[in-house]
Amino acid sequence: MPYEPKSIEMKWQSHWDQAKCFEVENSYSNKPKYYVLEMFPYPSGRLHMGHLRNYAIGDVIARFKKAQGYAVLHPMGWDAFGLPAENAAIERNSHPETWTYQNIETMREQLKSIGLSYDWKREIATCDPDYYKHEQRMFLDFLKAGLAYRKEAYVNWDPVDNTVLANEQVIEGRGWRSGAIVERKKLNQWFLKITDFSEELLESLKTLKSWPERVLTMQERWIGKSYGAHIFFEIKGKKEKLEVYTTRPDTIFGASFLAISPNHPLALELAKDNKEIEAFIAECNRAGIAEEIIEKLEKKGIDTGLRINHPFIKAQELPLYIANFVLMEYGTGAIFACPAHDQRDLDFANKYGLPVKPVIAPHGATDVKIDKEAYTDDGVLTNSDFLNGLTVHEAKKKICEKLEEKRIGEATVNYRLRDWGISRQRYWGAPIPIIYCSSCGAVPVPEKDLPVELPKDVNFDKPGNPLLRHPSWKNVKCPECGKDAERETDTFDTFFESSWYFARFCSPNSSEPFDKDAIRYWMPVDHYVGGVDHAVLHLLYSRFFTRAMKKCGYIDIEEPFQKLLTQGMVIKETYKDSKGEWLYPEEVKEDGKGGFIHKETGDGVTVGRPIKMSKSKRNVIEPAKIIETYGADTARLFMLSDSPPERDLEWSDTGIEGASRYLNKLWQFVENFKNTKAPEKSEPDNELRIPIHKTISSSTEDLEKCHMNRVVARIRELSNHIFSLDAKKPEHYPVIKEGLEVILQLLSPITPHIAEECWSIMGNSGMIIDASWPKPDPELLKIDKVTIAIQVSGKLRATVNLPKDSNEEIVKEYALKEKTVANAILNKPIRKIIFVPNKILNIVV
Ligand code: ANZ
Ligand code: ZN
Repeated sequence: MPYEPKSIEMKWQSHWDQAKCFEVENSYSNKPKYYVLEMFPYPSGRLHMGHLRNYAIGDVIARFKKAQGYAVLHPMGWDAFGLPAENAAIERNSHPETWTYQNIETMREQLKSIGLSYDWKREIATCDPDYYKHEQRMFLDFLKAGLAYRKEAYVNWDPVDNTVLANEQVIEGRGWRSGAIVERKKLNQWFLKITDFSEELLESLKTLKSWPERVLTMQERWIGKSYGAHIFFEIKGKKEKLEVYTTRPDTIFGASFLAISPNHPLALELAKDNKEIEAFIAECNRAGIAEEIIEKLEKKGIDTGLRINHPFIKAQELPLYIANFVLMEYGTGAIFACPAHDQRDLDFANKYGLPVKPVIAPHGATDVKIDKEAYTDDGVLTNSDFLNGLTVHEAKKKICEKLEEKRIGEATVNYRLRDWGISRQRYWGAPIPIIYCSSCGAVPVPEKDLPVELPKDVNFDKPGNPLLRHPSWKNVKCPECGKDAERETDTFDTFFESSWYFARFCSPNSSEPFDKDAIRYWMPVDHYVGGVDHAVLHLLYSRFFTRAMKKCGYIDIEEPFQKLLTQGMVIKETYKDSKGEWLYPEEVKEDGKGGFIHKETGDGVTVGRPIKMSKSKRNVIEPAKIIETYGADTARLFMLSDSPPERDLEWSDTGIEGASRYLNKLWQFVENFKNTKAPEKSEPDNELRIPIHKTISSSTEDLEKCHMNRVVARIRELSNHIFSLDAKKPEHYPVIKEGLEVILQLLSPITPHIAEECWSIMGNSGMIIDASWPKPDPELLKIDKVTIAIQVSGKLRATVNLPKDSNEEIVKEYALKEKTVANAILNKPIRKIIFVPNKILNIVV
């Protein structure tokens, strides 16, 4: 019988299904729990290699833990709200809901064909009112707890699509869809107070011992704690002071000018009777607010004419500018600039001919010359009166003391983290449950009226949010006074849904957001697997959300994810034709000389280095096609073989073929073995059993550490050993049987279908999914052999293979039997023996 993955895979998927192998209860009295979760997908309708890798990794963990005796929760769902559904609806003149649910259908089938161990009973889609009604309620609780508020804020505005754009949707200053130049607009928006937790979110990173260092650093940077000072500067001829935030108060003697943001209240005041300033502000507002945009802008400013007194240098006046690189959203929206030690300030000073006065000299130097590059390193203060000779660190302390003494400033801590703006001017999202009344203001929708469901009768024939022009949905009575009122037409940012879905999986059908017992049993997620592109936003929002839910009594924990694995990307080389157009892999073939040519035209093809698979670069391989050709097990095996999960995996045709060849060989060997008659009297050769037990031991360790690629290598090594034995020999037969069964068990988390089939071919009753993880025989591990280096006076002369932990006497005995050793010693007396167990025996003569 040849290996036919398709039928085997369908057969076992349906067996697992019928036996409800992956359905779990919400409490087990006698089992430890393990919650494995992969980041749920957006239902784009198309499963890509990144998904396949993500879910294959998660599935190995889940199946391994199950075999180890844990009650494993391994759920799957859909992050189903979001812009692509709306865009698709506009393009096809259909409804986002139809598009989304059709995609879910397709993708569910694709996922099922991979044989993933999900408890499908717990499936959720975030666009289901039964899901989002709970988050509407949570939002209202957050509001009561002071964790949500509304304020006017600047947003990136696309004037063509009439919509707010997220920073990522602004590309080179233009809307990513319309291509229109992005404007800055002030809008009323809802915010969540993530900044209430800045310190806690930062501090607790220390407790996340099983998170990748890289992610911890990214979160730390994002929260961006900095120590600095607030300084109040006197404005000549004005009563009010200008409050500045700085991280470098030590450079105050090098101050050359001050600058405020174009959106600073003082700038707006000045604009009232100054046309030039008004025009400059308008120009600044034409660019968006994304930090990336601001950073790339040419530094520009306008002198306000106002003058500032230097707080420590008598009679020194500094000009006050309005500058495009000062953000209103950071610090106080006002800075003092020290061009010698800040690049942006220097660019600005050079442009407007402002003084550059160095005040920090490198350690050991007395002076520093500044031309086009600011000196931003550590050093010693100069030109700075009472700060001279101090290090930067000391000077910071001293100047803050002085500021406090003079009551013109104070040392402060600042965070880069901003509150989370959650309003989106979109249809396909969860409605924000608020009603606006001209007398009562923003009124929460009463709990009994939840969910606020999206109306279905909408059309997308005009740009902008259709909720805004919906005739009946929008108009309601005020829940408080009964007068005519209007609903909030903004919907939640879709990160809102993904910030708590992991907790909902514990009790997906509960009428409350959570069943407390289920939460207590399953949370936190023990192992979370997903892309590093979520290292900041999703993971930080979820950590915040969990704390907010705790504050409102929904949950008792603070950190949602115990252990995190961020998998690398699937990458592939790219192809371009002579005109520079991208080509699909199907369009090219090898030219036999190590290069590639176009299949049809025969033209030369330029091969680019491997990069993330993406449709636009055409370097994609569809998982569905691979599964169709080779079967899911081969696809899974390849996804796990070549690289550790955290690293990028380079797609290679030879790699997938190699995986397929191995499974075929295994299949053939099992088939042959089944047809071999067992020898009558058979006694296993224990020496031959050692590699089996060594492999169990090392593979188990590697799986605990998620080194799946090593596990695959070990299994293949053991397979070579077993395949080399002869089933007709009585001392081999039982070793082969044992070895094959171990191979199948070790393979079962990775290639579960073929493992089940072979397991049953070998005559085992019951499924391999229900078998417990193999344990190595300690006796066999003991007679495990090691290679010991034998030195004579420090020089390597021989190596000997001896049972592990052999003592000095035994090793010496074997060492002296070696000719090379005996020759090196000759007749010289042995002066000393240095012995490192299992490693070295050094005979000093
Ligand atoms: C004076 C100074 C001198 C500064 C110097 C830096 C170097 P981080 O480290 O990112 O927190 N700044 C403050 N508020 C700003 C705003 N709203 N928009 C743009 N820039 C702003 O950056 C803090 C530094 O960025 C602050 O320290 C301030 O410039 C500037 F040699 O003050 B500094
Ligand atoms: Zn009212």
